[in-house]
Amino acid sequence: MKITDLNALRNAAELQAIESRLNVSRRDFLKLCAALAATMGLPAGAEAAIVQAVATKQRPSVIWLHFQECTGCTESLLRAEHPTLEKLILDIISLDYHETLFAAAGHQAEAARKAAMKQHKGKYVLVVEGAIPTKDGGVYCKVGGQTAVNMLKECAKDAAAVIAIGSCASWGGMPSTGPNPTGSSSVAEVLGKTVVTIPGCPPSPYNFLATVVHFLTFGKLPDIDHLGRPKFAYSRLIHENCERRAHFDAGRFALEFGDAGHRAGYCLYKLGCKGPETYANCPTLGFGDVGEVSWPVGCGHPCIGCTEKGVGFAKPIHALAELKSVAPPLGFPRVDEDKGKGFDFASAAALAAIAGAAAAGTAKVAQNLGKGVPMESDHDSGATP
Ligand code: FSX
Ligand code: SF4
Ligand code: F3S
Repeated sequence: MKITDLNALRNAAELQAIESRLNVSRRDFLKLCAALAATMGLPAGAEAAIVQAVATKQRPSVIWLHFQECTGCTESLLRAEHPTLEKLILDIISLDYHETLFAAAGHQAEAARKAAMKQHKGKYVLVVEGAIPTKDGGVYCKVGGQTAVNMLKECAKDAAAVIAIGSCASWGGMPSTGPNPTGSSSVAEVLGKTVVTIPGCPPSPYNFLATVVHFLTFGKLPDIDHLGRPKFAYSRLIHENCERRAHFDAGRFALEFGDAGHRAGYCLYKLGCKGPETYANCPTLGFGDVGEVSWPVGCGHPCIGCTEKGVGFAKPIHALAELKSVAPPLGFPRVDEDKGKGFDFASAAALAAIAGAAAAGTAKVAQNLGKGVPMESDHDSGATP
């Protein structure tokens, strides 16, 4: 089957098979493939290639290692719905070794890993969850009597691709928090080469799924940045796409958890939100399929920068974030229209662009940061503007 047009394949036998394989309707499956193509920023029509790949291609063998971590990465994959992500993942890959999902244990599990590595030599995808302790000869994490360092090197040697899932595997994550007593390191540091990283604690399961689907469809991993992060997911600051951004620009901040500003959904910058220095697509993708607000800031908690090395588990949660960019987002309407009052953010940005200087925009943001917009309810809450 050569699929070039989605309309032409609505009744294809492969799609009928997908319905029973995944227990989802064709419509939902096509919608999911279109959403994955959009998530990856692929051109129109790419969803047809994805549909074809998922429906017809041989499932890639995956060996999944666990080191220093909490298993939250796997948990986040297993807890997604519509259609059950777990089912989809387990259908499009052949999970030949996974310590926490495996029924086998001990020597049987080790034998399965070795057999998969031999049978799929040079073709399997190695997924690593967790950091790797390197101090004192790597004795702080052993599996089957082997140190994590050795097991990682052994499994990576003949892998077609290596994916570090979660912040622990991507850059050390929580186990590497100072003083890092076990010398927790990333997969890239131990292997001495760039690997694809999907940071987040836990990461978005959809970013992982999109990465795997890209590999399945195009035979290669998606474009990555200098830290190994897929560009489709980690090229924009959270602050650029946050639904509370208009409040930031207008200088409306929650000052305490539960105050009037917090209850009104104001910006969480002053509660320590690290969105201004964290690159991830959490606001646009969300987590857990429970609606648009299903991400930390959407639920009222400041972003702790869990995807970002040097921010998550490194900076105090209440510390103010470094402002990497003051460019106003284009995706949301402004809520603060001070018509006829001279200087506003849009004119400041335009001025900055024309003059080649961002100082005007910066000044406006700095001005807003220093003020709170008084609200009637503030008088009751005791919040200080
Ligand atoms: Fe846990 Fe994964 Fe955090 Fe680490 O996610 S959710 S500690 S990133 O490796 O299991
Ligand atoms: Fe959103 Fe945080 Fe930026 Fe405020 S500081 S707009 S809550 S990302
Ligand atoms: Fe993590 Fe911040 Fe996203 S805490 S999940 S990077 S909103």
